[in-house]
Amino acid sequence: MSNSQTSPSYALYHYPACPFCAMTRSAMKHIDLDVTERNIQKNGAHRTELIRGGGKAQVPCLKIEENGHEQWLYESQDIIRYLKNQAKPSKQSA
Ligand SMILES: N[C@@H](CCC(=O)N[C@@H](CS)C(=O)NCC(=O)O)C(=O)O
Repeated sequence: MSNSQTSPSYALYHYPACPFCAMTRSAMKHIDLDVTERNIQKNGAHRTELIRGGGKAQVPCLKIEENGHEQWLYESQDIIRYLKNQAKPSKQSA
């Protein structure tokens, strides 16, 4: 049986002084997922990607790539909720 599905990859567009970004990065420390951090103030190319892909320069924004499809998710609370839902479930009793 073949399985062509790939795991999603995640990139967080952010900058250090943004409080909503700080909240998101802080929550990410407790979520077992690899998320690449892209500082849009340090790297103009990241800012351009964000505007082109997501449509606006607002941060934080999570880029989700899966099976050739990309999605741009804004709003810190939505990002945190999404990442928590994607993380491997912790061991819980039935
Ligand atoms: N409600 C948003 C607020 C995000 C926000 O206001 N981000 C600011 C930086 S702290 C920003 O990107 N402002 C520029 C813009 O909105 O274009 C969230 O919780 O993520």
